[in-house]
Amino acid sequence: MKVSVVLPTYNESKNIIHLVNEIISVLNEKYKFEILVVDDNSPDYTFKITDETFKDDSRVIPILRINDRGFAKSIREGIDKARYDQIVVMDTDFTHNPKLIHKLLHVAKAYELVSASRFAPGGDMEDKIHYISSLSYNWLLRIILGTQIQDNLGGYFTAKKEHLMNLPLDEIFYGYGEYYFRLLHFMQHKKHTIVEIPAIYASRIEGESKSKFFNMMFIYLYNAIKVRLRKYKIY
Ligand SMILES: Nc1nc2c(ncn2[C@@H]2O[C@H](COP(=O)(O)OP(=O)(O)OP(=O)(O)O)[C@@H](O)[C@H]2O)c(=O)[nH]1
Ligand SMILES: [Mg+2]
Repeated sequence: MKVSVVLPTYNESKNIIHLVNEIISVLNEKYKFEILVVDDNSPDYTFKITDETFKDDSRVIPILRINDRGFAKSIREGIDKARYDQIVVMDTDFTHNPKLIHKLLHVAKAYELVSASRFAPGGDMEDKIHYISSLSYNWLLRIILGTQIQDNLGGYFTAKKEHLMNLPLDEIFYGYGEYYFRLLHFMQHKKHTIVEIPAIYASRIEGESKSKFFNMMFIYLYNAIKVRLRKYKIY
């Protein structure tokens, strides 16, 4: 198995070097891999710092995006540019523990999308208030989406590039974290197998959060309703 890790970044200069080094040490012995750092021209020079630090390491590929920026579109660009068959996507603020990559890849031998889930048995979040609000919000999402998946906004997953490229990418990869439930929906629609494995999401220590929880709650709900209506071919 050859692995392409896609890391979307915006103002992550305090995290990215440390994270890339951790991912290298996690993957080093077992896999041939590349790490694509997809940066939306962060004002804190995330791209430049990554580019300079890893200029002699061809496994690390920094990508600078100037036009049509955005979280989900960055992930799509990473997937498009990935050269290897197995894709891993994760956040770059250490919310997603790089040590879990081994388990994700192991389970990926049996399932076509493996999602690191806060709500699978054994999953958790360091920030308990965030955990409870995300859990209750996911209950609502589950009802609207009509899905058995417990964590619809996690965003830490692995899948085969060929399976991802067969999905309607324009209908999935736009906006912010809600791209994730669209991705899960279309994977299921294509009859791909999905499994959630437990993950403990850490709290961001360095850098600032870009998510605006209250705005997102409404945007995500609107998008979840769109997905559900599409299921019934109404939308
Ligand atoms: N390329 C790109 N990456 C982004 C953008 N916005 C956020 N990111 C990255 O996406 C990941 C998630 O962003 P966060 O700011 O941690 O948002 P969040 O995880 O929803 O919020 P917290 O729970 O508060 O951390 C991080 O790796 C960010 O650097 C963007 O517009 N473009
Ligand atoms: Mg985060």
